[in-house]
Amino acid sequence: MNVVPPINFDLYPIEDAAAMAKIVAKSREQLDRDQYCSLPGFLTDAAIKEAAAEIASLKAQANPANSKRNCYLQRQGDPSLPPDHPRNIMHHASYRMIAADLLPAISHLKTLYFWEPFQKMVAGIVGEETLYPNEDPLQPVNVICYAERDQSAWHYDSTNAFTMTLMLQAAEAGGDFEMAPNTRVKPGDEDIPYMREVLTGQSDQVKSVGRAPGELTIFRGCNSLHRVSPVKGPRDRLMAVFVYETMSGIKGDPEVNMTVYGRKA
Ligand SMILES: O=C(O)CCC(=O)C(=O)O
Ligand SMILES: [Fe+2]
Repeated sequence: MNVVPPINFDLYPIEDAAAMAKIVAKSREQLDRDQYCSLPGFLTDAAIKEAAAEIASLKAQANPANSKRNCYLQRQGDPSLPPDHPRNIMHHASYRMIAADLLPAISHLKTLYFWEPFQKMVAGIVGEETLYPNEDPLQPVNVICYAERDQSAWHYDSTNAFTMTLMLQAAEAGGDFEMAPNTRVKPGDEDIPYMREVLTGQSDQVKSVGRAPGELTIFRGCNSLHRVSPVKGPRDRLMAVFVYETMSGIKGDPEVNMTVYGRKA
């Protein structure tokens, strides 16, 4: 079945090769410069509202996360290091995760995820020849729900070279996606003073990335600290996360699934 996803084709006519090339070049330049790029209004307003309503009905089945952790996602610091070392700076994280297998097979999010022109667009932006769907039952398209006072802790993404999110519903206030570009070169090669400034709220390098519904964001979270600031107000922040792989046949780690989704596939 080849269902066309409800992309806002007026803004993003990616079925046209020349238009696609332009969109890819612009986003790729932004991603290389800022470590993130954003494509506002990527899905139609109607589709975003439908997707948000679908997620709201699945919320009871979401898995809650609630813990203090450092930016390496560890719950324990290192007592041999000073208290203001990044490894010992803990932040609270609380949110709920909806796994991919809870979403209907025919849903706007999955239609988008499996649509080849979209995969090609993303591959072009992140500089990969081909991207493949993740074949884990829980991971490929998941949704993070942040209720009032929920937030994520400052962190690095550990495995993927890039992360892609689509805002389904914004909080009334707060819930900003904040990013400090290039706080490390690679794991083990880190700018500790810069990281400490970010982690203690003293850096002027932190950028707040748009949070309008329908906005697609691609970012390199491996070497740039990022977080979601506390949500204010009663409206949930609903964020879809798409996971692509650079090889076919990739499944998730059952232990990771246990931690993130509260169950194995
Ligand atoms: O919810 C967001 O905007 C970002 C989520 C995030 O940090 C991630 O998926 O790695
Ligand atoms: Fe992240």
